[in-house]
Amino acid sequence: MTDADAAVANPHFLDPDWWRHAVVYQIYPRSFADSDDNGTGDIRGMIDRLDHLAGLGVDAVWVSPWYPSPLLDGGYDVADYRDVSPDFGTLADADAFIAAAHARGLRVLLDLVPNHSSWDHPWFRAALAAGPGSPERARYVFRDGRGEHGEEPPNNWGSLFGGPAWTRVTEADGRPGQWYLHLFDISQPDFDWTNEDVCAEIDAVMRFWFDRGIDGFRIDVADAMVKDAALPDVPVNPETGFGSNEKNPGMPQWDQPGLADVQRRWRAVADAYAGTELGGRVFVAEAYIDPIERLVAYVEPDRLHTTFNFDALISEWSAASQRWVINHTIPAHEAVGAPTTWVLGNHDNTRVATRYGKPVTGRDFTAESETAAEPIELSAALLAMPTDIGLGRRRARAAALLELGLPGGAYIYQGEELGLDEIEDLPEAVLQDPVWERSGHRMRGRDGCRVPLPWSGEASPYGFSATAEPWLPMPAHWAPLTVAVQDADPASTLNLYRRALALRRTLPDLRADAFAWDELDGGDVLAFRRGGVLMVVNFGATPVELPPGEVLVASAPLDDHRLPHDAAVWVRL
Ligand code: TEU
Repeated sequence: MTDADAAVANPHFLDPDWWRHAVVYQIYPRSFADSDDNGTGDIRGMIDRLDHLAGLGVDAVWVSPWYPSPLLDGGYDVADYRDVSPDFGTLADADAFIAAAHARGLRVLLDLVPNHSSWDHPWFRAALAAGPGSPERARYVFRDGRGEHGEEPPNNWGSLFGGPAWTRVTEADGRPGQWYLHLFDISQPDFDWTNEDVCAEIDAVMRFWFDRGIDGFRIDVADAMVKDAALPDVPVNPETGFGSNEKNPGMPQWDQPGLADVQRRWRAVADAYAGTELGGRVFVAEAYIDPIERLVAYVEPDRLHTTFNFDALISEWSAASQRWVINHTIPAHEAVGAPTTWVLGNHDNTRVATRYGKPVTGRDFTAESETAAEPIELSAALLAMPTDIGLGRRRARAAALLELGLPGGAYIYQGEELGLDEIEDLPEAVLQDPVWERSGHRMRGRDGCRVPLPWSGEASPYGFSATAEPWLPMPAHWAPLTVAVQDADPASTLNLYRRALALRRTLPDLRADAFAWDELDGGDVLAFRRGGVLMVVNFGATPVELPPGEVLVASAPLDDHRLPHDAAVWVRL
């Protein structure tokens, strides 16, 4: 990369505060583009398709894990933090991807999974071999069981994917032995974050990738890692019979005070790069913590830089609930000096076009005393409801203008720019998410939002692979949604995203932090100003008369300067 190339592609590339306004595109490598025609996406495929992202106008990409992994949780089970899975390519390919992204003015965030490794990680194998009381075991959370012969788990915690959060190992002498903790899949043993080996290793892993030129990390389950040292029992979830995974204050699995020290340590590692060409490196925290006032502690000045705002994702499609989320999000972030972020989807949640086509579209944040539904549970509940996909897509387009019209950063999950829907009827035989087995087939899991992207052509594999059967089947009804089809249609969702992103990049008002509710705001109409630009979203049935001004972009055709239902518009006053 030369600075000149990157600056031509994106004038804000070398702005040290790029992350405060960045639109970040999430690549799920398995499902983005397959260059070697084996049905699985790879890094060469990502490089081949980078021009799609540069043309879209995003500022950065976040790459879901590409490390060696048995893929028992889609790569969030890491066997080696310093390499790339042969399924996806080589370290040389990773370097080439980083350089190619930078040359197009795109920053690169990588996914880091510090709460747990894969059971294939050499440290976990060493821990099993070394036996109780060893320094190797001390890197994970091994405990003796309860009961006379240690036959009961050390506590009642449940895995987020179903079943108990503990698994008993067989010791070298063949006898049943200690138990290890795994908040997620049985193949994902939790590290012990009070162990200095663990802390030092993750610091070193970060430097390994920073030195290769990545611009930051998305921190997986950033609210886990540190556990209450007493590992106390928690209230039982009657649905599962295991300990609850609710995240109320005081729960011993989540959001423990010790996290602050871990985050400060990481911040120092990232800040040490401030004098380099790419500048200091940055973090985005993945933490489903409620309410937002509690979450923003993670982005205090000496901790992480940004955090996903999942309230926006979880909220129902209504003016009142969305207004509530905005009214809580902005001041909470201002109080700590961090930028807000806006999120409509990711690889764990039902795709937005499908969600917004359901009779229930999410949580009503104006209703008192509800705790946020776990994404996996929410997806399972939504699945039972019918979808009006036409309405869902229309709302998803409006939601895109809302998300991109708000101050701060925003995230686009691959395929959102195409208006893709959740594939809810994948055959059971192809389901891969561990949630399906671990929940005893109670929950189908998250495969429906992970189906590969349709690039071109009339039928599967739609240019994702040349000829191979994709790792998850691609539906016949995606033929009109390919990148090639939408590229040629000025009214497509793809071109709506391109237009909004181009405006965001060029209009100074949209890069400033200014935000004020407009007098038009109220009832079913959300209306706010970003400097001289008015943003209006109509959640109601009655068309909204717009004030005079130039229409910059609209999610649906206007009727004589009136904004129809489930639509959004940006107007220069
Ligand atoms: O997800 C974390 C995760 O915890 C949510 O999906 C979870 O259901 C929520 O926190 C409940 O409150 C991350 C990854 O995004 C996901 O794909 C992995 O499976 C998971 O971590 C384990 O690494």
